[in-house]
Amino acid sequence: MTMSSTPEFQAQPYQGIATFGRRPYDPTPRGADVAILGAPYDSATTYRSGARLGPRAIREQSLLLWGYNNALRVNPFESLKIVDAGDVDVVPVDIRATQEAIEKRVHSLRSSGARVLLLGGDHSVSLPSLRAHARDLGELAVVHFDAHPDTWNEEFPGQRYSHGTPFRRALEEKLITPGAYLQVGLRGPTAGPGDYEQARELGARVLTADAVYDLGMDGVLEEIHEHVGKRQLYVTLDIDVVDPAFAPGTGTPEVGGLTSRQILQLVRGLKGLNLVGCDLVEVAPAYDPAGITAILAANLAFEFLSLWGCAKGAKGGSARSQEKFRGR
Ligand SMILES: [Mn+2]
Repeated sequence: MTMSSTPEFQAQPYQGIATFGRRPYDPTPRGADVAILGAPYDSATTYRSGARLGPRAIREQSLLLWGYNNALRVNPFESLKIVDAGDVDVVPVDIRATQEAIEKRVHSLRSSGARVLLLGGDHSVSLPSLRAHARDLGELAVVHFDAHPDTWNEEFPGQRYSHGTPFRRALEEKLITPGAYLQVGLRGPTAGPGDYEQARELGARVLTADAVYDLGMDGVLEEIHEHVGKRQLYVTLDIDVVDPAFAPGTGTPEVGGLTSRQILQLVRGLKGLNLVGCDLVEVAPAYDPAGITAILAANLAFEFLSLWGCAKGAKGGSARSQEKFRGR
């Protein structure tokens, strides 16, 4: 069996060199619809490091993605020109240099006409990606899947940048429209009740994991669609939004999270929104002995690509967006 009828896909999943989904490696694409970019940086982690190896693990597991998305009825590999743009040249001992390098690469890829799917790395990599997107597009709606708010001010005295602060900085820098910022899946013990309150005061619509279970997936998607509307949407997905039973390979796991099926439903349910960019972060292969976290991450990346594939197929027909997430 082969992944596709095109000659470049004759290799078995365990053969060859692992670009994402066997897309062509092209660090400076021209005319691509989507560029997948790795940001293998984890020096901003506060507990278990290792997400620097996330992009490589996700690429390896992506070789099992056959191509056709039966839920969304699209083959993004056929309907889109997707390239694997490789990795950002990160500087493990310098977060500012790394952030500059990420912003530069994301901006450059966007300038080529591609939308960017960024693979972390820890969650600090989202801030420079948001900067690059907002530089082109202005303030963005953001859907933020995570076990943690990541809107803390400082996790270490005097240090404004870590993987727990990117969305505080993004709000301060006016990269995000506060009323169109949703945090989904928060849970676990925090230092006090103020952690979530702070996020709300900053303008986040906080849907804790408990709220997600109370609302159900359709209810969550209704909230998202209502608050995002027609705005330009950036989605950031920290794999720790998923329960460690399904995604153990991450730096700060929290019990009581979403199942892999639920996160698939939520991402698919974004269909119809104006997705301009996204990232998927915090996959740490060292704690992922069976590879299940990276397998899930590769599939979630595929769902993001599928959303773009659907958008391309539906150009001029956006009115049908709202009802599509129902019934899954
Ligand atoms: Mn996070």
